[in-house]
Amino acid sequence: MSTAGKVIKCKAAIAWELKKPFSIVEIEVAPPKAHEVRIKILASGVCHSDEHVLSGALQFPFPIILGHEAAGVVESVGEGVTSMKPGDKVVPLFLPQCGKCVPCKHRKGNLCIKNSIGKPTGLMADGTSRFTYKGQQIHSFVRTGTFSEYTVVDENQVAKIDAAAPLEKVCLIGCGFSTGYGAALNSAEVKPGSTCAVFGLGGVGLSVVMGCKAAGASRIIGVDINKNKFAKAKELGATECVNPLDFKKPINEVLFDLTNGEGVDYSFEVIGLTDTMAAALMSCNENYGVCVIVGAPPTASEITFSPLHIFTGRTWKGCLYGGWKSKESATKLVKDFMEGKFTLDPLITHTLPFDKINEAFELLRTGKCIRCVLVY
Ligand code: COD
Ligand code: ZN
Ligand code: ZN
Repeated sequence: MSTAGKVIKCKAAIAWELKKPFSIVEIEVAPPKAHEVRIKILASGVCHSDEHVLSGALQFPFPIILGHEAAGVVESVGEGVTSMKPGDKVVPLFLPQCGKCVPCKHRKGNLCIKNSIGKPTGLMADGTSRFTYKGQQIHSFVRTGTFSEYTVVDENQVAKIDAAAPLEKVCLIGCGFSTGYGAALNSAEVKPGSTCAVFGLGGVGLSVVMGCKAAGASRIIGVDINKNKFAKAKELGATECVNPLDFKKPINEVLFDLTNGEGVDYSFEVIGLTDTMAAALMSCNENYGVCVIVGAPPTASEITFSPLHIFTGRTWKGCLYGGWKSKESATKLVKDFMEGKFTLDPLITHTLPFDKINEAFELLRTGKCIRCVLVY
């Protein structure tokens, strides 16, 4: 019997309050409104941004359904949806691509004006939610809320993908892989033969390493306070790794020493801390170095620094979703994955049933996993 047009009751992991475990409960998911899509989620990766909401570093309203790195199948579509139909495999996106606004039409733009970044209401564009628990409204993280068996997203925030794609792998294209890989290729535009430093070797940082390698960098220096991350980083392309805790001097000075006093050509901050954002800036060449902030800054954080650090010529920039135009690029990245242009397997260290979401977060917090994918 078709569920289209009806409320669906299903399991979801609700975060009721800061720093507390999720509880898996039965929620109600409303049908998609016009230009929305209801998706049966089949796999969802756990990303550190989800944990940043739980810890309070990124402020969002509770109770909330987190999760933004997923893949699933369209269950039903709202009025006016033309880009997909029930049964299509899809990847939800935390950044929209309407295709009509100025950033969408700009050659390099990807911050569609319909985005909700910096406006963390936890609600859809119309100010309501499709999730309820016993009638109480539940918020949805970045309008994706994928830690639920069903979710509703705007048509602009979902990409149709290859029908043969393995969902438990390509879910990483919804955030971690694309964010890191694109930071190197699109935002930094790493050049062959260059030297790169990647601060933070989690799932996103390792994807930056993969992007630097794909762009032909000849030296890729991984930086992490957890030395257990080094072996995987080297497997994916890091030529050497350093642990800031092994040195008395600041890590930016260590990187200058390692590069004959030149600094690296490109540095990437993939941790989400203001101190490492400043250290990454000061690690790149003072004249032509480029530093890219990939990690989301904690809500309301600020950095004070001497303008001299950029006056001499450095470029300091950031990017969301690796600078990719989300909807068209996610489709294309899945195609590239299917054609063997890159691998996702080394990033997926754990796969757990959805019910074990609290275990998955513990693995992330303790640095034991790169990516833990929940399967539903
Ligand atoms: N110095 C060096 N390394 C550090 C330090 C430090 N001071 N502190 C932590 N680390 C290392 C950790 O040991 C770990 O290996 C790594 O940094 C972080 O890795 P993970 O696996 O915990 O995190 P990721 O890779 O899943 O994600 C990290 C991001 C910061 C990239 C992520 O949280 C984020 O901000 N993503 C981008 C923002 C975004 O677009 N979010 C989606 C929508 S809001
Ligand atoms: Zn993420
Ligand atoms: Zn747009």
